[in-house]
Amino acid sequence: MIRILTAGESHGPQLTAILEGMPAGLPLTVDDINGELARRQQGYGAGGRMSIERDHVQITAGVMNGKTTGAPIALTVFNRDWRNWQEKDIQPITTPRPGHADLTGAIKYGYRELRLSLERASARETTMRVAAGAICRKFLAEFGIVIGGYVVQIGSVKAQLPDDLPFEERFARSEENDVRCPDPDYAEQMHQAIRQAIIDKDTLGGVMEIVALNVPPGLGTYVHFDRRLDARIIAAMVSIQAMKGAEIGPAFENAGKRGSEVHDEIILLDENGSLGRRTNRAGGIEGGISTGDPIIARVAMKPISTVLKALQSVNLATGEPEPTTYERSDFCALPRAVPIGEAMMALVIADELMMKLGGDSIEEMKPRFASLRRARLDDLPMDNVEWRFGYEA
Ligand code: EPS
Repeated sequence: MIRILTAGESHGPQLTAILEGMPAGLPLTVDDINGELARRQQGYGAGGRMSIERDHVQITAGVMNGKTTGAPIALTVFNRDWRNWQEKDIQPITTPRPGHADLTGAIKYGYRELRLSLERASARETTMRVAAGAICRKFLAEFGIVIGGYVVQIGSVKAQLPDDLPFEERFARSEENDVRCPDPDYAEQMHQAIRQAIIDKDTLGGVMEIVALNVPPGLGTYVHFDRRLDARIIAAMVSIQAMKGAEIGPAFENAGKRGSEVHDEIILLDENGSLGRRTNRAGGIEGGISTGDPIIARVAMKPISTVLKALQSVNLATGEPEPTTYERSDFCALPRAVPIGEAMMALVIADELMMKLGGDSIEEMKPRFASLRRARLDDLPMDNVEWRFGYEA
């Protein structure tokens, strides 16, 4: 129901997005979007490109009098580097870099000049995901849903965060340093790890956590594989360039434990019969459906594929073995990836909320949302406590 299309090459004149399905009546200004674009540009380990670009959005459709109209929203960001490239002597790249889409793209589309694939495969495209995601965030905020994220690992430095550190505090603290880690001591170690990788002419990946708070229970479903909320969130996360794995909650850690240590016991939260869970080791989703607890996606990024050290490859123009040549790139893009993960989470949750509530305007949706509350025993009808399969005579 809510979806985006993006277009644009990394060094082309502009990037474009169309956001489809946003209801009418959402107040929206370019500042709502530019703040998120700026966050995506900040983080230690970025290459030279981020000091060239100043990403600012133009809204060219779907917003009138400062509010969404219900029509598709069109967004544009200009690439400042485009000008520089007009004057540059651009050499062909015909030696594919391991780990990039260079060789797979060349084989799939029939290119020997690898810029034809790498220009679109580049993570520059995420600018428009963040722009469209910023609108989804604003939409979710109307319903009290908050999305945030932070870095928990860079290279071999793993932050141990106290379990009781509230999520809002994690989000806020992660904006206070240049690696987006909520703990300043680990942040310093992560910064040093990136510094050393730059000195060593190498790159680093890591793990981020992307969290959605105040999501009502009942989004997603188990009835079809592609409607499971966990499946949708994981697909959205690994669709981000260089993200190679995602889990809901500590899934891989849980895999090594016993069931009794993993599952979240169900409790009555109050005298009204509100149902809840003692813990949230499931990461906010059971049976493909949101539980009402924070939804936690943990996402693994591989080290950036462009490394200053030459790697062995084959020149597609000459057919000869040849080491790769260096193209300017990031050294560690994970701190900058947090707002991208948040944008993807916002897009999925906004889409699910639209499916759940329906409606053409925010005004129409608000009363419907108010009826979604944490399930109480009284909300569940008693007439199906005894049942039979409907096809039994
Ligand atoms: C990228 C390479 C670098 C990154 C780029 C992604 O760009 P350039 O080739 O111009 O040096 O900085 O990311 C962005 C431009 C961005 O806006 O995030 C790549 O190869 O994917």
